[in-house]
Amino acid sequence: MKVSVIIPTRNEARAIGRVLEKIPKEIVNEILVIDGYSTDDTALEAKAKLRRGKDKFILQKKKGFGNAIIQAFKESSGDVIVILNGDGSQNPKDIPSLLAKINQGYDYVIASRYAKGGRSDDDTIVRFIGNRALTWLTNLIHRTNVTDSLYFFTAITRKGLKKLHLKSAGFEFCIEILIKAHKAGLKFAEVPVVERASLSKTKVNAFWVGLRILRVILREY
Ligand SMILES: Nc1nc2c(ncn2[C@@H]2O[C@H](COP(=O)(O)OP(=O)(O)O)[C@@H](O)[C@H]2O)c(=O)[nH]1
Ligand SMILES: [Mg+2]
Repeated sequence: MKVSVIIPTRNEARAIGRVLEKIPKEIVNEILVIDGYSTDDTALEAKAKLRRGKDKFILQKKKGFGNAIIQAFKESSGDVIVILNGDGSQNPKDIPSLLAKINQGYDYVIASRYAKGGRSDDDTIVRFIGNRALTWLTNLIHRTNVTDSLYFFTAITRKGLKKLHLKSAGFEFCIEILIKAHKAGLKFAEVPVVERASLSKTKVNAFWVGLRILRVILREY
């Protein structure tokens, strides 16, 4: 089983080196850092830690978080794809727990801060409540059974991914993939994790992103 790790970055010069250092390289065949128009030293810091001949640093073509992930999916070659933030808030040391579930036969695995045993050291009250409300709504109308729909530290099989037709340009991508994976009948599991404080400022405007997420939840219904 070949494993690709995708890391989206936008101005993560302070964090990306430390994130890349902690990736369990022995079980990861390929790392793709996909950059969204960083104006700091993200490229320099990332390239210094990437393995020559194995990993790639790519520039995204179309704007937006979702577009970056969609492009990276196409440029990756793993049978399993892990997606991880480049801001230091998601612990690369949790990658083996996600992959363990894939090995058990699950197609789509998400890390959860709110499952038993998980925790967040990075939440704001607005984001906590917003996530809770949107997760509740998603579970209610789509009959999913998730505890943390928006964290987006995840692993998916390429076989599963091929059944989804993902198109969200922005951060609402996180909910689109979850709902579509559920509709397509992918075998789903959660793994509890601890979110650490981010090393950079968030690029998410909670209000506007929240609205776009809500729109996707309703559209997919
Ligand atoms: N390639 C790319 N990466 C992005 C973009 N926006 C955010 N990111 C990265 O995606 C990850 C998650 O974004 P972040 O703002 O930290 O979201 P949060 O953790 O939910 O607050 C971070 O590694 C960001 O640097 C974008 O437009 N393109
Ligand atoms: Mg962040």
